[in-house]
Amino acid sequence: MQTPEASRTVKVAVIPGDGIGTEVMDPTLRILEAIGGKHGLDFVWQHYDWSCEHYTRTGRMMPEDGLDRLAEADQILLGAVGYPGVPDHVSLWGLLIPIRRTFRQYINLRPVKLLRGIESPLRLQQDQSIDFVVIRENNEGEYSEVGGRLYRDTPEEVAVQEAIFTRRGVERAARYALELASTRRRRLASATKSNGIVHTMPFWDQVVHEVAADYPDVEVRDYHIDALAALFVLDPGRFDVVVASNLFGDILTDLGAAIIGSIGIAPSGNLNPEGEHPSMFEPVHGSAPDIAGQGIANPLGQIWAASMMLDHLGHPDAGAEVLAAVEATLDAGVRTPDLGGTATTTEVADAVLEHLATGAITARTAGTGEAAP
Ligand code: GGG
Repeated sequence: MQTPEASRTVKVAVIPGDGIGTEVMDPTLRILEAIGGKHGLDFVWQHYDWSCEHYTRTGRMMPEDGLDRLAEADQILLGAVGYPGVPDHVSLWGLLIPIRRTFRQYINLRPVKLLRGIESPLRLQQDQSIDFVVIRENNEGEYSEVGGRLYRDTPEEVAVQEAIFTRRGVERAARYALELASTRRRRLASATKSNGIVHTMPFWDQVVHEVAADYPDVEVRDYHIDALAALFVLDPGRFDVVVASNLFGDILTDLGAAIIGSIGIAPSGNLNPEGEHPSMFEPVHGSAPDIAGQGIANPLGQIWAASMMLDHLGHPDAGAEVLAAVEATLDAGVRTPDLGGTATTTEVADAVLEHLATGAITARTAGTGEAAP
């Protein structure tokens, strides 16, 4: 976390990207401007149209000097990446992954918290809640460029993909997760598959437990990823902090988003914990071409990600105020269709803004987004 003194004027690189990313970004910037006004933060937006559309025009997801330009920003807000017509590996490796790696955003922090006003699709007991955090290792693991394809388009074709796990990479993810657990309920679940993945996963387990020796107050337990996924559904209340490799963390957090109501609300922070480089905040969801252009995308994942950016900037009061406004909006029944409502993206964002301005939301007909008569 950076010091509040250092961040009165905050330069934010804004990359809406593709599909619904372009629809949820503008409302989020309005909300950041409103909260910035209340907390003495002056945002300077640096807008970049880097996207699949940019790729089809120029052959690149971002210009050659794109990363140099981003380096000038304090933080980055990203919408979504990917669109039909551009292969997914092209869009991801042309934009999102180089940003995560160049800026050493080695922690991907993904809260899985059931917000007030949302019902989980799970049948939770009265006293059960869902409130845990997944720490996804964000720079290595299964997301690797090492490998290749031989004898393309022949019956002998071979594809090889190497997973890369370094001691440094696993140690720093484990330490971040253990530090976090020690400020929470002191329980760490580590995602593994050491029965089937014979080299990297026993190594992961070993390093996690070596680091855990420095945190005797944190109870650490390994779970095979398949059992862990089942327990997210059957007993989510048992989890406090979960640490996982890049791919496992990615898959788990879509499931995490589902159990808190919708992938549309889940946020994500790609953190460079040392603050030597910008961090990047994005919703967990992708560009959702199936609903793009209809004005019904849920903006709350992007808004919650913006609240995480405020926390990271050293303004947790501002971050908490935005999240409280999000919860109040949901509690007032103002919801997009993914949450069973009929409100539009703008109506949801307007309700968040209204709460920030007045501390309340005008009574609305539940789920319609319209003011009650
Ligand atoms: N919100 C950014 C986005 O579009 N994410 C979709 C995605 O597939 N991301 C892959 C990843 O997080 O590794």
